[in-house]
Amino acid sequence: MLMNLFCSSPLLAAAAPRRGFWMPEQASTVSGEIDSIFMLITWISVFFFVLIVVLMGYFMVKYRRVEGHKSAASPSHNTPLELTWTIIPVIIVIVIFYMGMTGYINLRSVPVDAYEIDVTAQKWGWTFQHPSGAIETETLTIPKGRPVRLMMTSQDVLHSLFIPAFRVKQDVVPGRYTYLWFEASATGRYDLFCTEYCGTGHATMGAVVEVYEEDEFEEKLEELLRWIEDIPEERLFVAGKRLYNRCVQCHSLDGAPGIGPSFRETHELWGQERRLADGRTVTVDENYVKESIIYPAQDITEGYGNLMPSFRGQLRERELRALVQFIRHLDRFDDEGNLLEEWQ
Ligand code: HEC
Ligand SMILES: [Cu+2]
Repeated sequence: MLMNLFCSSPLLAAAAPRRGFWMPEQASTVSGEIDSIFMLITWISVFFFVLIVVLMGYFMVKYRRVEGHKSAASPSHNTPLELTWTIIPVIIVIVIFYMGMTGYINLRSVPVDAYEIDVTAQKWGWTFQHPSGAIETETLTIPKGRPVRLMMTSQDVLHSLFIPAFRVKQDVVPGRYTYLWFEASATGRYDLFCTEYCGTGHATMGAVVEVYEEDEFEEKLEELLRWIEDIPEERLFVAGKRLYNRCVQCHSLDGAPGIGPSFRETHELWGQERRLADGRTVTVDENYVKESIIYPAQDITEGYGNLMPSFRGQLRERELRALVQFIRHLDRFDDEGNLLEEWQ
């Protein structure tokens, strides 16, 4: 577009998306247009800032008070002048309004054939669920050249999903669904951030958007769906380690209590009694661990708050089993979660 001249050279823009001088790379169908409006408003502001400040300085000097000089009565009205400073700003504001309004309507009207992904935000991570049931957390895999709609909700507090390269951002609110749509225009890897301050882990609440060509995307999706089925039963504890990424912010492996008890402690208590906040005791076993993941509010561990989000519907049976195996066989990992050599 017209104003792209100001942010990137049109000759270079034809190649792979590149980070501009002022802006992140443009990787969605709306990035260019949004940058154009932004740059247009910026340059209009720069123009008037310079004009007003320069004239102000000039008038200050020219019309300063001079000893013995008697000033003429100031004119009360000048029709041509007033028409000029009314009509020009009105035209500018109408142009900006028109560009902003059409852009906004476009951002809010999802194409009917959009690919739908369910997004759940929780302290402090994202869960992306594809229509096929495939779930991912560290990455968001999407096709290039197809509109994608994110249906988003939060399990706890306010979050906000922001993909700078796509120029889209939307709040994610507990108890309600918000949505966002975009169409990636270039393959590659792009940052996804949470941009609503949501507590201790906010700064690390991110993911990587991976954009693939259509056929490669279908392959990736199948891989995502199959990943745990491909792992043999006796190696499920290794798959559990991968899923542990979703628990790491609250459960350590080195014995140090965090927001939740360390899994090292849970592991060491395996087969023994665990005291709960309401005075009951339970045996730490497969059943207790599974229930703790799906109905965390039911058995609150003594000394901790009811702060764990439920993973009901987000983990399949085999994934739950993998997590149980991981905690049960934690002695096969060191304190940093690295698999000990004899188990590799
Ligand atoms: C936002 C923080 C948070 C996240 C994320 C989280 N938990 Fe928890 N978890 C807690 C808290 C707090 C408790 C203690 C209160 C309770 O029992 O609900 C707990 C308790 C547990 C317990 C009982 C442990 C014991 O020793 O009694 C298990 C098992 C557990 N979580 C598993 C998981 C798994 C598996 C994940 C990841 C899939 C996970 N948690 C993610 C906060 C979290
Ligand atoms: Cu957040």
